[in-house]
Amino acid sequence: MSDKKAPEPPSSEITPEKLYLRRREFIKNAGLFVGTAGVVGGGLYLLGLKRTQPMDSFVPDAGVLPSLAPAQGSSPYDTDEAKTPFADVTTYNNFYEFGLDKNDPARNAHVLKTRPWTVTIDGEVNKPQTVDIDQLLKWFPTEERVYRMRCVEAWSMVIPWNGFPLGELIKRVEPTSRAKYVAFTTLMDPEQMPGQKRPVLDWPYVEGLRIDEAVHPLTLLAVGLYGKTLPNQNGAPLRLVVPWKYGFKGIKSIVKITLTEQEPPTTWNLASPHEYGFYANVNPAVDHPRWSQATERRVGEYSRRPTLPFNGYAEQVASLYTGMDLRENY
Ligand SMILES: Nc1nc2c(c(=O)[nH]1)N[C@H]1C(S)=C(S)[C@@H](COP(=O)(O)O)O[C@H]1N2
Ligand SMILES: [Mo]
Repeated sequence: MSDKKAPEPPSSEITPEKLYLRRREFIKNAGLFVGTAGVVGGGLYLLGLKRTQPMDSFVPDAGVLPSLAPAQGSSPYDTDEAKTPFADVTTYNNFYEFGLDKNDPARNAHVLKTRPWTVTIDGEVNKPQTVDIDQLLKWFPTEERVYRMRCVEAWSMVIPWNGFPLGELIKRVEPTSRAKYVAFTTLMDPEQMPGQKRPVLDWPYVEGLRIDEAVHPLTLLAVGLYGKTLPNQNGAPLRLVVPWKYGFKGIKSIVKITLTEQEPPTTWNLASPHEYGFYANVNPAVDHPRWSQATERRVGEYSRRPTLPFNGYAEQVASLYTGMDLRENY
């Protein structure tokens, strides 16, 4: 998948542990993948099922997934580009808690129990609390947002999400004047998320936004897609969607949201700081060390298309970064 040959960091900088922390392409290039394939993603039982059953059989049955209340009106932010088919959105995933292959999450994430589920909101807020996911859904009506999604691996999709603006939740808990950032945490439960039994990443997965990014109206907490409850492989029951940033900012299966004064640590930045920054704004002018970000492949299409600054949302968000060097703050 990489367009460029990997420029190797000096060997003095690379420890064996660090080799684990690279994206799958790198793990494979380094010849380590064969050794880890059987264990990452939970064990041999996966391998038994894996290669015999056709992927079609892992597409969630849209007739069985609970429907969400119809979205209210259409969003001014919707793209009218062709939506990526439901089958692709739900079988081509990154969710390393369930394995490294794109279709591992669809095969394996059904074991995650998404009810009961609570989300704790704490830190620099006047009203810290732990809320049941169904209570959250009563507080905030869901909207449909048809957004582009661009992974740092240079593929993209168009996904009709159902969710509510993160800003609504932040308002409700009343941030203090010290709240400058928002930190997010995925569930930590190696029994349900077998990928967490291996040191592929520093578990649990964590992410963060600056508070002005978090309350921007484009920033969504998604609870569904295509009008249906979010399939587990897409981050049920609650995941972040920040359409102008690379997909890895869209943390899945969130259990905690903490408002902080300091910039919080983020998983891919911890794993490989010179490759993945805190900001991770989609930027065709700043290449990833191992592949160009100038173009992308829309899943389901053959030819590549140019990547747009801020993933095509510059008009809405470029002003958040006025005066910032986006090459430094990648
Ligand atoms: N907890 C968790 N969240 C995650 C990931 C992950 O491995 N674990 N992968 C990220 C990456 S790299 C991408 S591109 C998107 C993929 O979202 P999708 O599978 O719904 O398309 O989820 C992001 N959120
Ligand atoms: Mo990604």
